[in-house]
Amino acid sequence: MTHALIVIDVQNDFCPGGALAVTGGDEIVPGINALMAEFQAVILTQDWHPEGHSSFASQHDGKAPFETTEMPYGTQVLWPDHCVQGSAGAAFHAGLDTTRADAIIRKGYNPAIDSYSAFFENDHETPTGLHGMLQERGISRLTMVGLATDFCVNFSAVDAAKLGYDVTVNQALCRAIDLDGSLAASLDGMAQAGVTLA
Ligand code: VGL
Ligand code: ZN
Repeated sequence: MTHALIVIDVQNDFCPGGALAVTGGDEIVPGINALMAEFQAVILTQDWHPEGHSSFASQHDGKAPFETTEMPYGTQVLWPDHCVQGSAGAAFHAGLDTTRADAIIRKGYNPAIDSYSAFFENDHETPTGLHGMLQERGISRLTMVGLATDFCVNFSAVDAAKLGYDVTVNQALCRAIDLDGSLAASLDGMAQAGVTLA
């Protein structure tokens, strides 16, 4: 059974000093690099927003980062501008061993819809194409690591479990944003979806 490592959003903007820094985001890089050798496939995801993306608080009058707004697809947290296509913040952390990656899935490029999950945009309908690629390659087991535990790792892991993959999240190699209890809620949600939390 082919087992893939999915490395979620290990990008400068999610590391200390970045626009949407996750505490300790950079600490997981050496451990992720070391883990890559144990997998038959390594896939990286990259948050990749056009300038003025609708998930940015700067695009919503009177809204501050980390407040929410209602979008046609549901409630959306509004973020500081981050991971703008081609910017230094959108680049992978310089220490991440990207040479080992078979594929890089970019997401969040649709101006009107955010995309936390590596599989579907936040409308839970528009696919990124990752599922088709994994199926064609006969990959049925996934281990996920990266940033942030409670957003992109969580949404990716739950979608993968719903799609029928055997999914493990390696918590030691993830770090969380943790907004209003979002970390605890995400751990509950992942466990309920059948994700193994290692
Ligand atoms: C993420 C918020 C906004 C993540 C991406 O990678 O978890 N979080 N965009
Ligand atoms: Zn984003």
